[in-house]
Amino acid sequence: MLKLNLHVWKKFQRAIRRHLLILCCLAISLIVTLGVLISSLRDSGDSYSNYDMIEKRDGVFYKGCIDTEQYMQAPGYEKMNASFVMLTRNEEVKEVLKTMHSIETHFNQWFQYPYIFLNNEPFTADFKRQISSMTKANVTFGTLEESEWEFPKEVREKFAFQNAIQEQGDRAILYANMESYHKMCRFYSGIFYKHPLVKQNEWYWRIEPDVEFFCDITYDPFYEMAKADKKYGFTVLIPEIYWSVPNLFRYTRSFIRQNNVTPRSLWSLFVSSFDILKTDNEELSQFVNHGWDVEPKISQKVAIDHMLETEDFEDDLGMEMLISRSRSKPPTLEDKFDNQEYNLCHFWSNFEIARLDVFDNDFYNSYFEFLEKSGGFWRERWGDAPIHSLGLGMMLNVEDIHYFRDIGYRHSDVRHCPKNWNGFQDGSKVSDGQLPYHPNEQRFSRKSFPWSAYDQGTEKGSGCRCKCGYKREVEDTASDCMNVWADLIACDDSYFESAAFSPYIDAKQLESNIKHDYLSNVHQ
Ligand SMILES: Nc1nc2c(ncn2[C@@H]2O[C@H](COP(=O)(O)OP(=O)(O)O)[C@@H](O)[C@H]2O)c(=O)[nH]1
Ligand SMILES: *[C@@H]1O[C@H](CO)[C@@H](O)[C@H](O)[C@H]1NC(C)=O
Ligand SMILES: *[C@@H]1O[C@H](CO)[C@@H](O)[C@H](O)[C@H]1NC(C)=O
Ligand SMILES: [Mg+2]
Repeated sequence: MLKLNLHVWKKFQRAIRRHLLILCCLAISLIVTLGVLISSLRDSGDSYSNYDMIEKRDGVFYKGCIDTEQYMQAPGYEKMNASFVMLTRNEEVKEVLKTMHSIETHFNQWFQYPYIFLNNEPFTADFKRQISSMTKANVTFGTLEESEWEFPKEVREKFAFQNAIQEQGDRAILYANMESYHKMCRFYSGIFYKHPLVKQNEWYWRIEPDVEFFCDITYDPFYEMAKADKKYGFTVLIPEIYWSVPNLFRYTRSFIRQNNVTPRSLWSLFVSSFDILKTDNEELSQFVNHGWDVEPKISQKVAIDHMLETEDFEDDLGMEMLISRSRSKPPTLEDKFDNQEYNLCHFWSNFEIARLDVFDNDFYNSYFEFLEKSGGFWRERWGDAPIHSLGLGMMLNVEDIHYFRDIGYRHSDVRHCPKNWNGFQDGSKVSDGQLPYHPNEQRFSRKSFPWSAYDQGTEKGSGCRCKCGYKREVEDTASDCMNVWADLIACDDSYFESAAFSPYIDAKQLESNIKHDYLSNVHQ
């Protein structure tokens, strides 16, 4: 038995040796195939992250890297009245240090913008020591007053208050069972920009514990925003979880009605209108909500009208239409208020670079007060992100917003990471694209090639020294929201006078065209 086995084994070994080359080739091609598969997962087809956007109303300030030293010495450049702002807790110190290390090495080692840390409890001496040692920039620590953090006393004492929060927890709405999370959302929605430390600035950059930046930011985003007359900047645009904000839009619409607000053009990033048909026919406007409802509904009307006019009750089509109309009832769209619906898209507000006065103004403050009275910060789990977005949508135009497409950013497992720019435009080299990294301090030095190699550059890229890794890109996973943004920065001005705000299909005109076709068919 053993002998036989040995014999077989020897034979097997010989065979392997003989086919070693083939086996090697097989193994290599397997590895290559896997590599291609993985990278094609990342670059899958028509995804946004592979394309330029038509930058008519907004575009990246610089593609690739620029020489920061030169930039800061150029005439006209001035450091802005700005700081980082972070609300956080003592026990998050590790995560805060991670964030700071990332922002320092990718940006702030060159620009030295100060930090403001806020907490509902006093920061410990240890927290302050660790944080201050992370940066050469100024750091201040603030403790929130009770009125800045807690819900008003009369709210807290309601039975309904605790009950509402518990009930949202039972329904497993993300974080909604935590009173502190509701307070945090309320604080960021309408209070942070009034804090005395924050108010000392004209601009702020919001950061959070445990976020990560993937690319170097070699220019000053505050300065560039000011120069381009931008008011609010974002990196991630995604849809909100419906059950955290079921009544937010309803209240927002009543605010609009009560105050006679005319939303500006940014409104159309967040809201779709069902009021698409120009008509005084009540029945038609009730039944038509979408573009695809228009033709069938008007064709039905034409067929019925024709039958009634000709009194031809043998007209099968007319009769069929009459019966189906009498059986139908207007469609209910639960989330349609004043003929509009919130599409749930919002700028993800754990990253924001903005002017403080986009929120610190009478209009936005009265919006916040209105929402506060409705109780939605505890009856529901309204996040500051959709509230900021709807507020901005009422106040600003699309061109007031900047998409920091070149800033690679991760929070939780959502990430945006741009491709590096290789310096090519329309097939020819116009710039270096990438430049070598020059740390300001020893502690920011990076390991050398190949362990720290930056991503390969492409012509469509915009990043500077990005290292992205192979994870899903949020431009592609939240492409419904990205579609709207890409359309809005590219479209003609006339779009804002039509689709987004007022009925744009002329029912009379369309009816006469359909009737013309119908009659020529009938009389054939
Ligand atoms: N001081 C303090 N900060 C909080 C509290 N809850 C949340 N935060 C901070 O608020 C920000 C958002 O909270 P986080 O838990 O990260 O929410 P997420 O980003 O939506 O998952 C983070 O900077 C937290 O450190 C709290 O109870 N006290
Ligand atoms: C830090 O703060 C002090 C006191 O407010 C100020 O005089 C100084 O210029 C600040 N330093 C930087 C680098 O901003
Ligand atoms: C920065 O801006 C704030 C708010 O506009 C203002 O009160 C403050 O005086 C400014 N500080 C400087 C140094 O310009
Ligand atoms: Mg967070």
